[in-house]
Amino acid sequence: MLKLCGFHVSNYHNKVRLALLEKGVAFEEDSNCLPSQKDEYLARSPMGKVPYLVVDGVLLRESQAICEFLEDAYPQKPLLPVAPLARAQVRELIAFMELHMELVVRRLYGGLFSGKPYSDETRSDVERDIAKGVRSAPFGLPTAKLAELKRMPMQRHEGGYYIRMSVRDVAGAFAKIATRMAERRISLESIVQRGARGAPGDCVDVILITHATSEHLVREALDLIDQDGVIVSRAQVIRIERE
Ligand SMILES: N[C@@H](CCC(=O)N[C@@H](CS)C(=O)NCC(=O)O)C(=O)O
Repeated sequence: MLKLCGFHVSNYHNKVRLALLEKGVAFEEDSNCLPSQKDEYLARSPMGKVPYLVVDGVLLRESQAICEFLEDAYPQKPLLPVAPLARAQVRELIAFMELHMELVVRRLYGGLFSGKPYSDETRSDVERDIAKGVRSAPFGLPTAKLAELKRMPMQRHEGGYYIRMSVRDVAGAFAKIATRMAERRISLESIVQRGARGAPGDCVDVILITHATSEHLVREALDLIDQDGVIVSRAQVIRIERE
């Protein structure tokens, strides 16, 4: 079982906690774990920070590295979109928020939490730096000018897919199918052959269940599998609604 260590006021702790909750991954939590520069704590977190995640006895630090590990290890409910550019845009937004918002206003946290006054210089530095994000919004446009999103075409829908295909029963057919799926970044939950094996070259039904992906990627992979001469007739594709 994963164990998340940190405390609930920490944005970084909550970032990982939200990812775990959103993805529905079971985890234990020590929410009384505070940053420290003591040797005993530095052995667990080299910079003395929170959070860290314990994965089968291995300690993982840095919230972004932890979230990316969760995304890779638990792909069933992805938090990133599929398309490379859209994935990069999410990561871009995370970097904007962490580097240019959170780290800027953090200079005031001491004053806010401990009552220790901060100087006028700190205050005006923070105002100047946070204003950068207001003058030129992270999306490149002020929020008021953002266009309403158009409804996505069905082919862009992200979810799991059930795919049934009639396959020539020859050695290496499964490998070809799995390779073409992987080339389109489609992760397979299962691949099974229905019915008994006949003579080599006979047709058998093969059923694939994919993890979340989009229909256009499924269609592209199937076109390639078709060109490989592995499938006999057009595959049936059914989108799976989960939750
Ligand atoms: N880059 C780290 C930042 C973590 C961080 O700064 N955590 C704060 C608590 S919100 C902390 O431990 N501060 C104590 C310190 O910097 O010594 C991450 O993403 O996990």
